[in-house]
Amino acid sequence: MSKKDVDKALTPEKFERLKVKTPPNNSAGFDGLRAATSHAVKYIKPANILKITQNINQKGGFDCPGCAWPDPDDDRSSLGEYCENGLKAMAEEAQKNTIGADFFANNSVDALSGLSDFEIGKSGRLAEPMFLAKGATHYQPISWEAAFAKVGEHLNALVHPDEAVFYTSGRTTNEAAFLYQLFVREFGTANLPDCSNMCHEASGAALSQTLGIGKGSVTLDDLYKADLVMVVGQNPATNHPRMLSALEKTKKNGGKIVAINPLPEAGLMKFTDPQNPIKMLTGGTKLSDVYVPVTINGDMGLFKALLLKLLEKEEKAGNVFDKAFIEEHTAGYEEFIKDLKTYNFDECLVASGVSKSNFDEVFDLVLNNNKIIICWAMGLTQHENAVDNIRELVNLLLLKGSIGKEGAGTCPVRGHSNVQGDRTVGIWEAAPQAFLDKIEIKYGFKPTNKHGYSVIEAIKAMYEKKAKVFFGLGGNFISAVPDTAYSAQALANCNLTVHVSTKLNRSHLVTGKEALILPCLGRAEKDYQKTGIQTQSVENSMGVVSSTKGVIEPCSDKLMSEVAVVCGVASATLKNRSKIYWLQYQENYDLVRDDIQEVVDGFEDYNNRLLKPGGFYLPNGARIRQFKTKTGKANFSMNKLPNWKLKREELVMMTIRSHDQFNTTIYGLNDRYRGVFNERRIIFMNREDMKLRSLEERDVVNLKSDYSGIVREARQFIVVGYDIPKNCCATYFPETNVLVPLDSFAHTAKTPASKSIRITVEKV
Ligand SMILES: Nc1nc2c(c(=O)[nH]1)N[C@H]1C(S)=C(S)[C@@H](COP(=O)(O)OP(=O)(O)OC[C@H]3O[C@@H](n4cnc5c(=O)[nH]c(N)nc54)[C@H](O)[C@@H]3O)O[C@H]1N2
Ligand SMILES: Nc1nc2c(c(=O)[nH]1)N[C@H]1C(S)=C(S)[C@@H](COP(=O)(O)OP(=O)(O)OC[C@H]3O[C@@H](n4cnc5c(=O)[nH]c(N)nc54)[C@H](O)[C@@H]3O)O[C@H]1N2
Ligand SMILES: [Mo]
Repeated sequence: MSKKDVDKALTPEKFERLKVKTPPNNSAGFDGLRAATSHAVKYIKPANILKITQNINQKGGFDCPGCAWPDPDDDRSSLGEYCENGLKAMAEEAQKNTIGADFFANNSVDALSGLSDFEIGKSGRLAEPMFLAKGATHYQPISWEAAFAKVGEHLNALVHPDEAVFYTSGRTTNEAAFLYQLFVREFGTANLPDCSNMCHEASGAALSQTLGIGKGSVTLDDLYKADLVMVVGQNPATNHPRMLSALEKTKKNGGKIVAINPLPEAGLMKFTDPQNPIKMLTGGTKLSDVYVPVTINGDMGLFKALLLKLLEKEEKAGNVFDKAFIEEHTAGYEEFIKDLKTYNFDECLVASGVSKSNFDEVFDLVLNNNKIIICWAMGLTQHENAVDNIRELVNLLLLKGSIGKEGAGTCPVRGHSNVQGDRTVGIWEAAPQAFLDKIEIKYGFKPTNKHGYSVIEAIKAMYEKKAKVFFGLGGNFISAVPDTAYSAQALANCNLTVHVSTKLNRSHLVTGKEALILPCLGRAEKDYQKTGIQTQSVENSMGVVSSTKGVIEPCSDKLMSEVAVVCGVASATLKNRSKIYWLQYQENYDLVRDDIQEVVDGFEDYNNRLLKPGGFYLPNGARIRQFKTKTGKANFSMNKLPNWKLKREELVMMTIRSHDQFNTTIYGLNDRYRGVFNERRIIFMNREDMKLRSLEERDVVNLKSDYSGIVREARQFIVVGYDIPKNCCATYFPETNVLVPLDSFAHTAKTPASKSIRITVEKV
C-alpha cells in the first residue's frame, strides 16, 4: 500500500456531523437495551434473533464471541447471559447480508480500500473463497480445493519454513487452535504471533515470573467475596459489561471498589443491570467508592507511593504486612524492600498525577482490607514499562498476603473470547520445552525449539523480506498492529497473504502479491460434519473451559469451519510427509480433544468433562499457593519508576476503544458513554491544554509523533474538551495506529506501547 493509499483509507468523512453531549455517569439501563435491540433488529435475520438471545452464554448454548468475561457457575440469567455489546457482536456475525463473487466483481480492491472501516464491516458476511491473482484489480472466486493447493504451493516453495508467519486472533476455539499450531510446528516453524502479543502478553510475562502462571488467580466467586476490588486501566462498561453485574455483587456483600483510570468511565461510576427490571426502574448502583484519575502511565508512581506508605506503617505498627505468608510463600522480600526504600514518596505521587487527599482515600482502603483483588486490562499492558506495572501490583498483593485465598488475587481481564484458551493449547511463539516434548512423544516429529516471531518481529521480517507468506487465522492484522504505513509495506512485500475470516476487513485489501480470503463459520452457526453437528470449546478469563455449539444455520453453504480449513491446508501442504492423518479430525472433533488431553496439562477426560454444564476449571497453582516459579515461591520484584519527561509542547496519548466497536470492527460511530456521537476522528483533550495551544472545541488538528527521529502523522482530528488529566489525551484505535512507533514496546513482552504515545497537536 502506498502512502497515498494509507491517506485515502484515513480520509475523514464529513466533520459537521459530530455531536457532543455531557457524558452520562451511569451505564447500561434502558439506553443500553435500546441500542442493542435496534442493532440486532437492523442486522440479524428476524428468525435468528430469538435463537441467539436465548442460547448465548447458556449451558449447552454457544459462547458469546464478544469478550472473555466468565459466565456465572450457577445462576445464569433466564433472559440470556448477554450484554449490549455482546448482542452487537452477534449482530455483526449473524448479518443478513452476504458477499460473494458478484460483490467482488463489482468492487475492485482499490475501490473497497477507499471505504471507511465502518462501511467495510457493514458490507456483509463473506460467503465463498476468493482469490486475488498477481497484478489483478479484483478478487475472483476459487474452489476450496484450489485455495488449499495454492497455500500449499507457496509454503512448499519457501527456502525455509521460518519464511512463513502464522497469525491467530483470539476467537479461534481450542480445537482449531490446537490443530493450527500442530500443523505449523510439523511444517517446521514456531512463527505463531497472535493478538495477545498486542494485548495481555505483558500480564503473562509478569505473572509467570512472579507467580508461576501466566493467568489470573481469581474466580468469579472470589470477586463476590473480596473486601476491595481495584479496577485499573480498564473500561468494563464497554469492554466487559457483564463484569459490572459481578462488581455489583461485590458491593452488595460489603466490598469496596476503586477505579484507577485517567477517564471517569461511565459504568465504573454507576451501573444499572439491564437484566434486572426493578433496578432499571429505580436507578442503579453507585459502583466506585473511590475514583483515582491517574495520569496516563502514572500507575507505577501510584503503586510505588502505596507501597512506600504501607512500608512506613508496617515499620511503625508491625501489623500491616502478612508476615506469615511472606515468610512461607515468597522469595526476594529483603531485596525488594531495600530497592523500594530508594524511592521518594513525593516524587512517586507527582509521577502519578494524583492529589494527596485522593491518594489518602485509596491508601486507607488498601491499608484496612486484606482480601484484595486487582483487575486490569489494556491501560496497564500497553506501555513500555507494562511488565513492571503488573509486577508492581503483584508486590502489593504479596505484602498483603492477597494471593491464593478466598476473595483475593490477580484478575487480568482478557480481551478476545478465547485468547486465553489459544495460548493454553499451544498458540505461542515461545512455547515451553515441556509442551514441545509432549508433541514429539505423541506425534513422532521434533518441533523446533527456536522461538518464532511475535507480532512486532513478524512485521519486521516481512518488511525485510525474510518472511514471504502471511497466514491469518481470524483477526485484522493491518488495522490491529502499530505503525500502519510500515506494516502495510511489510504485507505488500509478501508473495501470498491469506485470511481465514468471517467478515471483510482492511487486511483483505492490503495484500501481498497474491491473496486469498477463506470464509469460515462464526460462533453461533451450526458446524455440520460427517459425524453430526460439532461442539467446540473455549477457556474464559478465569480458566474455565466450556463448550460452544452453534444454533443458527450457516449464512452460506460454501463456508468451512476453522477446524476444516486448518485440516485442509495442513493436508494440502504436508501431503504424505505428514505423520498425522489430518482429515480424520474434521469429521469428529472429539478426536482433537482426545489429542489435547494427551499433550496439554489439565485436560484429563476432556470430552466427558466438557459435557458437564458450565464446563470445568483448569488447574491454577497461584490459586492454591503452589507457585511454579524457579524459586518455587511467589517472587517479589524490583521495578523502576518510568522516567517520563514530556517536552513542553508534547502530550501523551492513549488509543482506546469507543462503545461502538469490537477492536477493528466498527459497529457504529457513537461513543454514548463518553457523550460523543456520529464521529470517530476526535481527540479528547484537557481544556487547559487546549487553552495553552489556543484550541477551541471542534477545531481540526493534525497529530504528530516524533520517535527516535522518525515523524509519523495522522491528519484531521476534531478537538473535544474532556475530563482527562493535564498533558494527557485520547484517540480511538485503530484510527491512530499510524502514530504508534513499531519500536516502542514493552520490554520482555514486546506489547506495542499503544497507550503511551508522545504526540504534538497542530491546528489545521
Ligand atoms: N465491546 C467491546 N468489547 C471488547 C473489545 C472491544 O473492542 N469492544 N475488545 C476486547 C479486547 S481484545 C480487549 S483486550 C479488551 C480491552 O478492554 P479495555 O482494556 O477496557 O479497553 P481499552 O479501550 O483499550 O481501555 C483501556 C482503559 O484503560 C484506560 N487507560 C489508558 N491508559 C491508562 C493508563 O496509563 N493507566 C490507567 N490506569 N488507565 C489507562 C483508558 O482510559 C480505558 O478506560 O476488551 C475486549 N472486549
Ligand atoms: N492502537 C491500538 N492498537 C491495538 C489495541 C489498542 O488498544 N490500541 N488493542 C490491541 C488488542 S488488545 C488486540 S486483541 C488486537 C486485536 O487484533 P485482531 O484480533 O487481529 O483484530 P479484530 O478486530 O478482533 O479482528 C476482527 C476480524 O476477525 C474476523 N473474525 C471475527 N470472528 C471470527 C471468527 O470466528 N473466526 C475467524 N476466522 N475470523 C473471525 C473478522 O473478519 C473481523 O474482521 O488489536 C491490538 N491493537
Ligand atoms: Mo485484546
